[in-house]
Amino acid sequence: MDECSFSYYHAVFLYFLTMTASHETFLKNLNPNLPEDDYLYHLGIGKGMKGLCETFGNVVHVAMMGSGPRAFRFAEELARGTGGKPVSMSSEPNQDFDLMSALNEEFQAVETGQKDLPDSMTDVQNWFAREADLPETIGKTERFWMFKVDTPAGGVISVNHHMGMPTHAILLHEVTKLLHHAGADRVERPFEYSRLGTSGGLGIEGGDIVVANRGLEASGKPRYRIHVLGEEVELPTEFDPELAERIFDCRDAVEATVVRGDTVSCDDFYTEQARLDGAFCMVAGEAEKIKFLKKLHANGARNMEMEASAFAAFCKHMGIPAACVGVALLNRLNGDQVKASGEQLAKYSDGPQQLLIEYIKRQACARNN
Ligand code: R2B
Ligand code: URA
Repeated sequence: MDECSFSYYHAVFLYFLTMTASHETFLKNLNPNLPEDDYLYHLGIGKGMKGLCETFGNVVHVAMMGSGPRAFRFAEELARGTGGKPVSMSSEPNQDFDLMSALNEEFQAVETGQKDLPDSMTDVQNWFAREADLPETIGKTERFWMFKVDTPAGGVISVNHHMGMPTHAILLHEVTKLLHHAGADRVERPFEYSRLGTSGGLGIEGGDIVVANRGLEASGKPRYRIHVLGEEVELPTEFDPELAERIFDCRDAVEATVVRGDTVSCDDFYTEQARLDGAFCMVAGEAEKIKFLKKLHANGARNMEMEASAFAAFCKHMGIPAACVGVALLNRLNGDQVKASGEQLAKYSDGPQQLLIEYIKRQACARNN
């Protein structure tokens, strides 16, 4: 056992901490009127579900990324990299599970319209995952794929948020309520959020990683605007500077170049990101596009994607330390089309994941020493 090993006493301490019924939350602006029987519709998890506190009460970090398969891969790599264990809500593997009769039941349910195919296929996929001790999805999977790994630093959720600020906002509301209902939002042990994403680089090359200072709206301003009862409300979009620096400090563990800078978030991959290759194009030409991108760069932006500003605004409003780690798939000053090979793209998306795994490993050392 090395000096970072998770001690049995830590596990017992965290378990009892989690089991204590009431707690003081570190969350700011938490809705005081949450329903007693709150149902998190897009996650398919209800407040009263058996095993909620045991499964989520020890969560210290939620890593969010666009795609479901990437969330699976992160959970798998995290378990491998930290010596952690994938856990599911039913935590104990079902020794008596009979695959053939379960498959039969699943297909009958699909045929009679009681279940839709994606969920029943996920049950089967989960069966194989359990047999191989791989991460299993938790909750329903038609919108989000959520996994959990118990690491020496504490529980870590890996979940996808799809593309764009609206879907990410839904996930943020539901995952935050989930952690509150499970008692993970304790003042003495606040959890953190991260987004591990892809982006278009501004003056940086494919594979380079940006740890964001702020999210910017497509105009280049550091703000996120929403409408409440039809009135515009403006929220600030700074990420947690200390968390960003702690993650940035782990850059020696990855092969990629890692920089700090602002991240521009747009409501579209084509028009708002000034691409000339959309189905329609409202940008006059190459010269105007480059002028716009260079102006963003001159003001400190280093990449452009579709979630950072809403993510930063949500977390700042609720007092959740958050960081956005985005890898560039291309340098937008050199073009619009993403032409990297499948292999290159997989390598690029590994960069932010490896950086965060290193961060979680170092957190385990810091907590246990
Ligand atoms: C990065 O990549 C996606 C678009 O391809 C989007 O979710 C983002 O922010
Ligand atoms: N994701 C984006 O939103 N933009 C890019 O250019 C690449 C990935």
